[in-house]
Amino acid sequence: MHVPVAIVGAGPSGSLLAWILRQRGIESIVLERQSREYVESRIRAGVMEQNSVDLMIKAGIGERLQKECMYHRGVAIGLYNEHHFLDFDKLIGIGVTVYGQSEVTKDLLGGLAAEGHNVLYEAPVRAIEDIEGDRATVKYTHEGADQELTCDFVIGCDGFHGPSRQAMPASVLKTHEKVYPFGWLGVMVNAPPSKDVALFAHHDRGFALLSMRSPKVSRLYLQCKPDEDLDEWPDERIWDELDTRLGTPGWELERGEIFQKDVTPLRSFFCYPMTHGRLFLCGDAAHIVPPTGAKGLNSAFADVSVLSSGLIQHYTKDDESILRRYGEVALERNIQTQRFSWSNTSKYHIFPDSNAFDRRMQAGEMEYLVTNETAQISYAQQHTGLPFAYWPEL
Ligand code: FAS
Ligand code: PHB
Repeated sequence: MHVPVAIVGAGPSGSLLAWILRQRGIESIVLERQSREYVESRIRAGVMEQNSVDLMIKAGIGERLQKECMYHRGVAIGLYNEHHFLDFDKLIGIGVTVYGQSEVTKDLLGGLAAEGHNVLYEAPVRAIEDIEGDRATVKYTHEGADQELTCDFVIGCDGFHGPSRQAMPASVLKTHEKVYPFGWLGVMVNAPPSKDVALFAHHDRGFALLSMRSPKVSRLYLQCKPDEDLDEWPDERIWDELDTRLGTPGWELERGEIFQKDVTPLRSFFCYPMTHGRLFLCGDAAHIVPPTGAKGLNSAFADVSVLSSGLIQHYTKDDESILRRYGEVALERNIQTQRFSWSNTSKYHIFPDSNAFDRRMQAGEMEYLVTNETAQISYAQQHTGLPFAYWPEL
């Protein structure tokens, strides 16, 4: 079988790319290792930049998002157990949107299914070959049989642990990585969020974040050891620690049933070139950020915006100019996303090896942010998202 575009992975980047290409009649196949239910059930990102929202709306798959999302004017910063509201809308005229990643993937995979798009689930890709030829080969397993296909382009949307980055020649690929000495213990709670915006708290005992998924479901995080044992964190201990780190006089954190607990280690990672021959890396396959800047999902969408623009231009106008710029343009934006996520992580978290000077400078960074409007404008511009370089013609 030969298809124009083979997409590895049906997460947010792979499913959005397939959806956009389909709107312009460009045939693709999506090969996903897991079941559709598994992909849709993963609890991950929660905050979308306006660019990401606009891309889904422009692609004609944003109807439920527009009905059910929550718009946040800005964020709250917790410092010395005081809450400081950064009103992004007032500072720069734009806020952020809360709409869980699981809802995004339900909309996209539901849309693809409704249109009968070729998405193969439980179809793990085993190998990606011939990427320097005039057509690439993708080998996968489906319904117990080894299969293969050829394609004009193979797009690696297979996340950090997928095979596509491994298909890049080792002599070509360069990587940069930083593994942080802490992780996030996350809980999903059946309780209304106790603030109307996300609250990011810098506290001597560690970072904490209050976020949400809906008016009835809260999402909260605590900085923890990267290999934290959840058995050592009964609900009561989680709530007491959240109260300590997030609390402020006169405010109460509403408790409720914790129905999911998870620990996520934090790393910064990116690789380049993001493309070689017929292979293009997209989203987490090319870069990972610590979630302190809410950029993982949004960076994946930024890549998709460039890549879909380039593929549409190639197939409809026989013009590869955007495709040829993909690696450069996507990397340039990702470096700035990496920097913001690293900077936030460095500011908010307590590092085990930091000394008194380090800790005082961190607190000084936070004091500057909550008191200086210029710092807040810069923070707002980065948190709400840098511009997309290209938008697909739809
Ligand atoms: P994904 O990893 O989402 O999707 C890759 C897909 O490829 C998966 O469905 C996988 O099954 C499939 N795949 C892998 N190998 C394959 C193979 N061999 N063959 C076929 N398919 C294969 N971002 C935020 O902005 N905020 C957050 O709070 C946040 N929290 C996170 C928590 C966790 C635990 C993790 C892991 C990530 C979190 N992220 C967060 C980042 C996350 O949202 C990613 O940025 C986002 O999922 C990126 O989407 P994709 O690039 O599509 O990769
Ligand atoms: C979330 O809602 O899961 C969330 C929000 C903001 C972040 C990270 C995670 O920076």
